Amino acid sequence: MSTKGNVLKALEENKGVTVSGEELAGRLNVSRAAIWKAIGELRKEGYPIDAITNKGYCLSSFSDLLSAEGISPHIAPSFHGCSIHVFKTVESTNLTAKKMALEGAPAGSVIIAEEQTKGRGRMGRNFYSPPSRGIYMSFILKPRFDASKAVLITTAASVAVCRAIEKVTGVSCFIKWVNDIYADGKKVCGILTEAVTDFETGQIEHIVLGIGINYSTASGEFPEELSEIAGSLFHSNPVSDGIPAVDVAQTGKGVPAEDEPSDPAPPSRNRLIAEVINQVLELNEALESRSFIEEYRRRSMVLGKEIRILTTGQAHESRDFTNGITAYAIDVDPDGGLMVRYEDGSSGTLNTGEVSIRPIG
Ligand code: BT5
Repeated sequence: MSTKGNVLKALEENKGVTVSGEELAGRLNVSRAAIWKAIGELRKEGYPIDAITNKGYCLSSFSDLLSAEGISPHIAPSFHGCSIHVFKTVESTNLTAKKMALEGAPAGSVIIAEEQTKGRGRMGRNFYSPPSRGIYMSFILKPRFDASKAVLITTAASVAVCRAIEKVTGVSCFIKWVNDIYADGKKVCGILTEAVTDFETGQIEHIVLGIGINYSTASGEFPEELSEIAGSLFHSNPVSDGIPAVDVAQTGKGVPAEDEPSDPAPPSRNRLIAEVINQVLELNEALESRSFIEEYRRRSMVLGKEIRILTTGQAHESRDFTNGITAYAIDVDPDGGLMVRYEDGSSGTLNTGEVSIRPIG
């Protein structure tokens, strides 16, 4: 890692705390001038770092730029080996992950971006992915069983993301089968699972699991067509909007001046991303045991309710959903399929990402 990367890592590990230049230089085995140069480069990239005379450097606890150095201190020890790649702008982290998987990136790699210019939803739909306001991340995973059980990966990921959001932000989350996460009645997260197939053998080589979370998009910032549907975990940017301009001259130390917010800094996106990684990788290891299905059922927004089943027009289960069909959601089966009872009394299981459902009432 470069000196700049090492300095950032040390400051992220001590966010909000002053670290002396001498200590940094000693720890990284470089000169104090090299530390000063790295600090200058990081500041140019937008990191709010205070230099406090005779004390050292302090990365504001309100800093919220995404970086592998900011994420890794929060990764659980059992997943320290996962490789984290952070980009400023990509078309879609799922697309980048697929390319990287084909070029040999190992399972367990995570691709993250500040912004997506062509964020993808299911069935060719878009996922709105503005810069700095959201979390856009994709995992490269090894397929553990045949493609017909792929829905189980999405099911496990939905539970993992709910756990991560609740643990880090305290916001309660619910799941709309199969891939949407809701908080306060609005969609705050979408999940897109895709297969990477070997061109020659036709075998599924990798699964790419993409997760998009609206972190701090204000309700008025969503495009008109999403204003009724989409919500975010924090309705105004809790972190970067409130970076306190620490007045070192007045206070003499790395604490906010008197007119600055005295509340503790809210969780950063780096912290939430790390927790999503921890929870997703943990549940991915427990896929076969299906231990999370019970929690999925508890968090379901549709079980016990009337739903409207819609597709893009393809027939499924020898039924034609082109104009939508009303059904009653009974249960989630051990493979993550949604068991339904139709109005004619017959029943069936939905287990394909080609189906969309909408709760009625
Ligand atoms: C999804 O599809 O919700 C899956 C979204 C997956 C996004 C992640 S971000 C990282 C990775 N890279 C990608 O390119 N994608 C993944 P679906 O269930 O088809 O929902 C799409 C629908 O949700 C759209 O048609 C809109 O109605 C709505 N929508 C679009 N953007 C949204 C947003 N930011 N928040 C909430 N709803 C949104």
